[in-house]
Amino acid sequence: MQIEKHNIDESNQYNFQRHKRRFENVAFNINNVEETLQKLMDFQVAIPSWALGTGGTRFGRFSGGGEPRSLEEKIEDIGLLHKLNNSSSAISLHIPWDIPFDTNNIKALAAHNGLRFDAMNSNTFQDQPDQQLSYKFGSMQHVNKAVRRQAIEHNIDVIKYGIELGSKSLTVWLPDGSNFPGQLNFKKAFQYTLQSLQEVYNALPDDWKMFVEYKAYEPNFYSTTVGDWGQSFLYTSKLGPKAYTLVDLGHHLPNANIEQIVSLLLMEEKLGGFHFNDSKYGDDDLTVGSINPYQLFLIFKELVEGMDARGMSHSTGLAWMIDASHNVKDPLEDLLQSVEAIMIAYAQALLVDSTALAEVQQSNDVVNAQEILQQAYRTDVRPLVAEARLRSGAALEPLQLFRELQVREILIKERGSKTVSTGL
Ligand code: LRH
Ligand code: MN
Repeated sequence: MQIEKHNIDESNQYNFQRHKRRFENVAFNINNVEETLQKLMDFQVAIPSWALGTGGTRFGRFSGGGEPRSLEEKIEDIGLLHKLNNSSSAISLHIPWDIPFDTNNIKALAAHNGLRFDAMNSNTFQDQPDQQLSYKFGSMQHVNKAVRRQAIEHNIDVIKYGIELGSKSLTVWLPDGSNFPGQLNFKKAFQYTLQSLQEVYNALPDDWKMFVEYKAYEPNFYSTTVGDWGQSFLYTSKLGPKAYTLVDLGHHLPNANIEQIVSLLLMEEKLGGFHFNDSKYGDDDLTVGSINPYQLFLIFKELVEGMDARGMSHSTGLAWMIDASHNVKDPLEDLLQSVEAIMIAYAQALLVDSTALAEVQQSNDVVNAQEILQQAYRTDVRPLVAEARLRSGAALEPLQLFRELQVREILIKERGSKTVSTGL
């Protein structure tokens, strides 16, 4: 299924007058609107290869049909998203769910769809059919050296796939931990994990990064060996300058102040990137900005302030990735909404008058501090984000066009209603 330029042009023609009025209305109050638009056009989000099908829970999975049956079809689906919003120009692969068997063909297909390969993801949270040793009691923390070796070798294999594809980073999320008090020696688990990560780190090419992703709980429900930002920071500080902490928004205990975590990791030059999603309770992997859009805005406010303080490029300084699972929404519609929510939070953060904020912070004018933040948060920046899409040749209304073109119906005709894609 291809979306052609004329499809986008016709849709934009239909929406242009209404957009023009709304854009001029918001642009009128923004002094550096051209600079802001350029930043929005440059900002690209990586789409996870494991979130293009219907997700599920242990209680059930309700397939929507037309799901990609191969890595090639996943790349086509992400290419389709990128055509619609021109903000999704990267794919993040998960191995072995998406092994690029024919690397040259996969690279050519990705390039044809305007896509590059972002972070590679290893998987030591499932036992593969041909696997020698089980990860039941962990992988890099395991008391059995041979199991740790197996996990190290797998991660090194993942790096090799990434090198062939032009990726420049590896995300390591370890499910390791324990379910009961007494089950695990925390210090040994930490030391085995650090030794194992160090061997993977030593296998990284010079221009690569390693992202150590933390998570409070699940699949273990008593302790997790990379359980919070402090533990991840400990590992990445001991590993070396190519190791960074990856923040998955759903991996925190309730009410954690994620924007404060982000500001400190950025200050310490140990923030590597994000897995964007949203949640109300646990690792719910819901649509970005669907539950707590104010938190997402506050996180981007810290990111813009912190990156500007260090002269970092907003578009390439950190890894911007989505990590979601779609139990009831169409996967592609869900991802379009997630990218839109990220762009909106970023645009709102760019509108924060940081000079005025610094002044009222200096005078402890708490009331005005909130006024300054919410002035930006309550600005309807959607016409700005839409204008950035228009100028980069994408659709003013991606979701509307996705539905008008009956993309899902066509994919179901092409692929069938019962296809299941690899992933969560
Ligand atoms: C773990 C996680 C990790 C991925 C997996 C698909 O919860 O966030 O990033 O490997 O989801
Ligand atoms: Mn994640």
